[in-house]
Amino acid sequence: MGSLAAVLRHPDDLYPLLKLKMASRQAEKQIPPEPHWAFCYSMLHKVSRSFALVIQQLGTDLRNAVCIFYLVLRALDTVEDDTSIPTDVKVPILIAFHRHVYDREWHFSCGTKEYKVLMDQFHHVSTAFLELGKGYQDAIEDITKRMGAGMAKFICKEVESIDDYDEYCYYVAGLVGLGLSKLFYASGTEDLAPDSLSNSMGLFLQKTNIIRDYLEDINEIPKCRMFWPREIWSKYVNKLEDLKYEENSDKAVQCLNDMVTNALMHVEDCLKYMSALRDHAIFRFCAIPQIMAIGTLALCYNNIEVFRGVVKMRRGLTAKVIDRTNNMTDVYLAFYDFSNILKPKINKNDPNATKTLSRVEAIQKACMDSGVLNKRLSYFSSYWPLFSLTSLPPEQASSRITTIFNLLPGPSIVRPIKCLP
Ligand code: D61
Ligand code: MG
Repeated sequence: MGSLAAVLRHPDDLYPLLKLKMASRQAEKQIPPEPHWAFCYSMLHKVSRSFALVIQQLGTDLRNAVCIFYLVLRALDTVEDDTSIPTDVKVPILIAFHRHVYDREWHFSCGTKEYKVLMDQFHHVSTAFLELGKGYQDAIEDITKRMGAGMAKFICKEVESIDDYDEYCYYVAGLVGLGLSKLFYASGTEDLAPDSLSNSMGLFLQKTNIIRDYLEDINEIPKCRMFWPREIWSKYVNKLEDLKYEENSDKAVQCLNDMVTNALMHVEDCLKYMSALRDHAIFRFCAIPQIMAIGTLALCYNNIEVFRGVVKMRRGLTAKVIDRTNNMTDVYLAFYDFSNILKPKINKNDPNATKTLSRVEAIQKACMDSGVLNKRLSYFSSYWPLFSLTSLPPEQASSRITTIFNLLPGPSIVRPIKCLP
């Protein structure tokens, strides 16, 4: 949908979208004068618009460390993701990558578009890395070393069991969580979070990406990449790629729902992690991607479009999340409301219906038990016009009910959202 049409359909997206546009212009203006830092920040904006915005809001020291942490791991991931590099070339680079960051002369050309620029001019990243404090450097080196070794292990090994899936996600995202927690601690503003919670923060984001990117990964040229674990998909089809064929639509959606249910397991840990944060900028940096993830899962659940094209949250809704996420109340409300979007999509004939429902209810209970939810109507309500009031089935009876139209992109979805008593 064109952006003008999108705004006409969702006029209340306009204000957060404009605010986001201004914030992003402002961020571009603040690019530092030194050429290596200028390169790093402009690269950050090019490779990750969403992370760039939240990183930009951190205090200077931590911001520089997180920016370099991101670019080093993005470069490592560019090597991992380039399916045209032969295994015997790729594996040693992944394993030695943590040493290359200390070497201003080192570079390896791979990837495409902005990723290729990052790889070709990696000396700017190593120059900036060498200016970071020793505590930050050590944390980045340690995570890069462990991630590179983990990626190398999985170049030669498929994701078979659910344990393999968790292990792979630990290497590529859980370790980012561990590293970030260390950087937050080193910055002096936060306690050191338990590793298991930091890991869950990464697993929840990575699993959401893996679910959403099914088609892109399976169609990867010259070689497809497969991250969905055999232990899950083999219950539905003989080959992972069979999920994309129309004749397997029912099985594909059941398998997708199984994957979403698996990802939802991490939510309670993520809520616990976020509730312990103290610094406002760090809190937003952590919470915004998590809310985007639960929103994406709500959108993907029971949605055959995952096997047909790209399923993404509307840009306007992303802008709203960035605008409206400031404290734990916002987070609980967002998780509660997005679970409420997923809940009515559960079909009782789905093989995992009971499991999914109990996951969703456990998440909603965790949000409710926080005790902050009855103070506000809904995450969306502060900027969603109240289109109409409707009644809900008795089991969902509530004193205030909002009907939210077209919350999600694509064909109109009209669902009653139970708001909080
Ligand atoms: C708090 C805030 C942000 C967090 C967090 C806790 C815990 C973990 C993460 C961010 C990492 C989440 C990764 C999810 C996105 N997945 C990818 O980008 C995949 O690559 C994984 C390896 C490189 C990780 C690079 C990274 C990502 C986010 C960061 C960061 C480093 C450093 C600081 C802050 C955020 C994925 O990439 C392809 C794609 O999705 O386009 C892949 O290859 O699987
Ligand atoms: Mg990768």
